[in-house]
Amino acid sequence: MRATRTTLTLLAATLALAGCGGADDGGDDAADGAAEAGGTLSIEAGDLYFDPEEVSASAGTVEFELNNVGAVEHDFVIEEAGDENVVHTEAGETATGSIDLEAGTYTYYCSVPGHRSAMEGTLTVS
Ligand SMILES: [Cu+2]
Repeated sequence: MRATRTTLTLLAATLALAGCGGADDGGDDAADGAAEAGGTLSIEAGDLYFDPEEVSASAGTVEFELNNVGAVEHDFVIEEAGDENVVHTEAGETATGSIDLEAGTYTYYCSVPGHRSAMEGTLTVS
């Protein structure tokens, strides 16, 4: 009995750890990654990931809300918009920023040194 209980405890701990990764919490990216015209796109930034990594929006002014759930600063930069830094957040902070975008495919990333390799995503504007 004792051995069984230990196994179950370990299993529960493993599941708890897996549950707080944040970067891969379901296949709902298409649903929560799209902004209607005039809407706000919410993106979670952690250490080190963006969730979701694929978002879409309508052309025009697009507002981004960056929800930094990490322990260090993160920002949201759009490469094809002249590497404009749209939103910058300190650890634990949520901030918004907006930018005018034409239809196209854009790459967004975090410009904090060392973060980009893990923090990059694709924005489709139509
Ligand atoms: Cu970052």
